Amino acid sequence: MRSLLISDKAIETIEPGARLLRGFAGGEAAELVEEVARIATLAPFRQMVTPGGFRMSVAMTNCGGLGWITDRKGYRYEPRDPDSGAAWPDMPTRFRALADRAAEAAGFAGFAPDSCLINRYVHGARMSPHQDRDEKDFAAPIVSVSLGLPATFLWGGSKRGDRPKRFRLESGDVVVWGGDARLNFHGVDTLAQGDGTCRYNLTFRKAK
Ligand code: MD6
Ligand code: FE
Repeated sequence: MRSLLISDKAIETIEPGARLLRGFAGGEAAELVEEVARIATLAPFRQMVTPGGFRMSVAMTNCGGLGWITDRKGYRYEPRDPDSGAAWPDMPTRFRALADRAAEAAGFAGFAPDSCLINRYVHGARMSPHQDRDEKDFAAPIVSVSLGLPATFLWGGSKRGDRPKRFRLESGDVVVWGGDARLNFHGVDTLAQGDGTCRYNLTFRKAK
């Protein structure tokens, strides 16, 4: 793995188009978690159902102009929270600024996310390998921020069957990917018990 130093932080290249910025958000993790709590008072976390009828172990909410949802009808982005009928909470300025800085540091200047999916993992929750392909435009990268308990990230290839590499993601770590890696399979291994109650993941996307 190659490493270079930008403003005191190591940027690791997982593969072309995919970068891991360890500790990039570490200095503001507490403030980010406070914003998550505030968003959750407006749009509570909920465990959604997949089109196949399975309830996800990860609880989700969103902020920004569009939110990612799943139900029996499919995966999609919606401008409103289906549980309340209200628009998703605004994307906090701090979120947007962090996503822009991280994208730029990883080589994707000009990222303009219109959606932030917020995942909450408690002990035992996991996300099976998937591709992120519900966005209109795969030219934009995805910026993913880990907060709270550590997790093992599974980084696969372009085919579902490719054996994934495993990365430990700690609070404050940011993963950015796009370009040739934009449609790689990825997931999160079952969250272990730890020193805290949960892991949050903020995933910024350009959905429209
Ligand atoms: C997670 N992340 O880290 C799940 N998708 O909780 C994702 O599914 C993901 O981290 C696309 C890009 C970055 C991600
Ligand atoms: Fe994903």
